Amino acid sequence: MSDEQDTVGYDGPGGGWGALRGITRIFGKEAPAPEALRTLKRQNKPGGFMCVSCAWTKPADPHVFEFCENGAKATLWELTSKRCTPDFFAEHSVSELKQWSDHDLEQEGRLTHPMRYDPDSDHYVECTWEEAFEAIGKELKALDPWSAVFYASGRASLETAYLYALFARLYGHNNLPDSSNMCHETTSVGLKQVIGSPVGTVILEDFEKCDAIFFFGQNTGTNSPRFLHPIQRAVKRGVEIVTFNPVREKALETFINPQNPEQMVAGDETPISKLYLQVRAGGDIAAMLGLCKHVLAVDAARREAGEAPVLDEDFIAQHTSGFEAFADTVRSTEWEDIERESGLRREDLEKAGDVYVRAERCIGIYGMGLTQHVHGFENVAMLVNLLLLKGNIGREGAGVSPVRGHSNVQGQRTVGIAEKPKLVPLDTLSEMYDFEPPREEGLNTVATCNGILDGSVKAFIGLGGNFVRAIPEREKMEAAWGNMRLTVQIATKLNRSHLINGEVAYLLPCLGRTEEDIQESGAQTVTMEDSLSCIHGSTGKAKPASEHLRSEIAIVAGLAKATLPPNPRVKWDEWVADYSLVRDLIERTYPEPFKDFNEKIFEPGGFHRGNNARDRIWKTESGRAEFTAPTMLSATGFEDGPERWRLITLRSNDQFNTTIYGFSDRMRGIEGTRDVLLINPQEMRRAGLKEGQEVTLTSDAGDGVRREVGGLKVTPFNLPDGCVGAYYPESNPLVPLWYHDEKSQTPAVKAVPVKILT
Ligand SMILES: Nc1nc2c(c(=O)[nH]1)N[C@H]1C(S)=C(S)[C@@H](COP(=O)(O)OP(=O)(O)OC[C@H]3O[C@@H](n4cnc5c(=O)[nH]c(N)nc54)[C@H](O)[C@@H]3O)O[C@H]1N2
Ligand SMILES: Nc1nc2c(c(=O)[nH]1)N[C@H]1C(S)=C(S)[C@@H](COP(=O)(O)OP(=O)(O)OC[C@H]3O[C@@H](n4cnc5c(=O)[nH]c(N)nc54)[C@H](O)[C@@H]3O)O[C@H]1N2
Ligand SMILES: [Mo]
Repeated sequence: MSDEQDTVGYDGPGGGWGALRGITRIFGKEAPAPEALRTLKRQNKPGGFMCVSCAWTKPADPHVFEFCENGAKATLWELTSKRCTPDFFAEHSVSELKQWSDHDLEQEGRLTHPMRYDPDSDHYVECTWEEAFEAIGKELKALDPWSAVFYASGRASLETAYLYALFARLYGHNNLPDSSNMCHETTSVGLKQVIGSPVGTVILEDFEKCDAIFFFGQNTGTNSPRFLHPIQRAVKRGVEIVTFNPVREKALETFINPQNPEQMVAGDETPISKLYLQVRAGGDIAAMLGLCKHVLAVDAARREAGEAPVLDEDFIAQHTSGFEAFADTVRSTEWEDIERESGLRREDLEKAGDVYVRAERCIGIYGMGLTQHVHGFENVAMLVNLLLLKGNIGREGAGVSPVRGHSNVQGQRTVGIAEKPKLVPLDTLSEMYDFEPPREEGLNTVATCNGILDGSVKAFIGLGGNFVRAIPEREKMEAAWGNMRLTVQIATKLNRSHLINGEVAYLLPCLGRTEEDIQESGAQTVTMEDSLSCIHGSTGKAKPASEHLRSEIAIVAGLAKATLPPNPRVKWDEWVADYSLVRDLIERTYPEPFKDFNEKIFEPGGFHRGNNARDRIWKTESGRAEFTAPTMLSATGFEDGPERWRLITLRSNDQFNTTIYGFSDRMRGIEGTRDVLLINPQEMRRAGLKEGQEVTLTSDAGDGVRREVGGLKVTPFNLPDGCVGAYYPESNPLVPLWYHDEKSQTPAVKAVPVKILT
């Protein structure tokens, strides 16, 4: 372990004054329109709009300001008064803009006009919407539908997502990758297999009833800060929290609620984690196996002493399969191996195991620290194993809770954005719209990248996001990107993906969620589903950034109309005129979760769409919740080697994915730059490195491909031995495209094999 003295680190708590300073800084720099504060007050309130940042749930009884530092930043980022106009594009060629940083590109503000790429001048030039739709429709009509990909980042509403997926299927493909392919696909595949539900089972009230919370690789303070409120309340109630994370994330150690004036004045910190275990990146299977081993040992000892068992025997007997095989594996795994692979000591794992044994009701939380590994599936399955031992799924105050990323990423899947046809009621769609939907499996994110590399993908439509920046293997991908015939990006702000063009390329600017969306029938509301499966209406009120913007729904409909032959059942114009009609279609397609959809959209706290596993109905192959005996202890896809490091790609507190707000990773004490290599001081010395020295990281994936990121400043930081850290997306060129979770193909960006070159 590192010695903490040499370690940089912000010593204040998560939240607190720092959070407010973070917001004010953005205010200063982003020059928001005067109505920004008014807009912030409506954030995450019933009848207001739903935050464009993370997917954390929106409570029924919101705070006066129900937003966090990063939610406010995201809102202000969208409400900026800066504009990226046709004049800007006339001034700067695309080749020139490619040299700009992600931060500088988005700093230009909101896109205002539809733009067409002009290859002769290498500039984007203004065009009309009609021109754009017609040209794109003509291109799509000329292509084999299976050579086109419709990507979605997780921000678009349920209504947009439903129509976008319908457009893809009417056109003739299931190539619907989305950002969850890089994120919680491991969850969608893993939880589905082991408990029969692709999403978490916990609802907000469970946090008021649990006795313990186990956190695995989810950085609450930065990525879902409003979740700190229920956690803080839980801690005050005596709930014991145990955290597994290679990085000591400040807000999981202590937290000051920036919405509580007394705490702010007194500097009163709530200690969050009772135990904070700095597991090695990729070491969670071993760590959780250690917890289970201890639980089984205590259970055996208690039985021998004639005391009540620890395991929930009735639950295991009635509701699960595979317990014996799992227990055998756990018993036969040596502590020595568990300690080596997890990087943790047996005593500490036993202490954590005791918390689990003591707790009558336990919740397991996780994020990218479990999902983004080669054996991410086994990570997720191991957490479920742990919970099943004591019947901690399917009852109040207990359950498994993956914390999702984009604000509607879970919902997009719910309404049909899926490359896997078996997840979509194709027969219903066929009947509703009188067509034969494509039945073959489509392309996910990794398959899309391969298709672009081998030339089989010829058109890419991006509904939001920054695909080229977010994916692995950036150099190779950027080089191949331009070989496509057509690229279309629907976006609010300029980013790098807009500058890597196909032969024919369009940039279509859309309304943001905070903005007023007026259609023929009047002001429109859209809906989204949060991380806890609650669905909320969201009504934008701010004045649109430009009179030329169109809503995402109108853009999708415009593209579809220009591409598809007329179909009397498919009424794009009517649907654009009144989004409640699209909600009716969603209800007809998915009658159970969306019953009385239009009546329920403003229910305080949203309406829960139901979850079978929560009711102990297991839609798995065996009809039971499944124990999974792990076949490996490390979640990485490689052997340890002498000069080989596990690179963790990190998000800072000053970014939303590829959107870089600024250069202050406040809670980790890293300021002014993102070009850093984090390493613990002992390991730094052992590797012969000096603080501040510039180094290059190279891929050590053993496939002979040269991948490099240079100019990184060695920065001492409290990390476990053998691990180094660098920021995403800057470090993405180091990730091989084939390096992903085996089952779900989620890129394994939390333990990338690298070497350090000096
Ligand atoms: N402000 C802000 N909010 C966001 C985002 C953002 O970029 N900025 N992104 C959104 C999106 S799309 C997503 S998916 C979520 C992501 O939110 P998170 O799931 O929190 O994802 P990360 O920040 O990538 O990593 C989570 C944590 O995993 C830890 N970790 C790394 N490797 C391991 C490991 O092997 N084991 C364990 N136990 N822990 C590990 C890291 O130290 C980090 O603390 O947040 C969403 N919210
Ligand atoms: N190395 C590494 N790589 C990763 C990750 C990691 O942890 N490490 N995380 C992965 C994860 S979890 C994810 S989700 C992906 C993120 O991948 P994406 O979702 O593709 O990327 P974002 O950065 O969220 O997209 C930002 C862009 O979205 C556009 N945008 C913003 N708001 C709107 C809107 O309302 N409508 C529309 N149409 N466009 C809008 C803006 O133009 C902005 O530039 O990256 C993945 N890549
Ligand atoms: Mo994500």
